[in-house]
Amino acid sequence: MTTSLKIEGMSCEHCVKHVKTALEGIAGVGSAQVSLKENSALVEHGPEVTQEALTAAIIEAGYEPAAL
Ligand SMILES: [Cu+2]
Repeated sequence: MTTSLKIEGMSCEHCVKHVKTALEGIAGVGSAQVSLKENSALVEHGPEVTQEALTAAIIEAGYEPAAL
């Protein structure tokens, strides 16, 4: 499955890496592509991963998920 998310608060490639690491640290997530330019992430994951888990990881990393 893939889920796309909007993320507020990223300002540089370091933020991108931070968010990517946070998302890929969730059990069941295969990979996360994070775009600074688009302020978004495209996450590939198994069916056990909820959108809530993804947004929680973004918040925990210090950024703000926004509704698409
Ligand atoms: Cu940054």
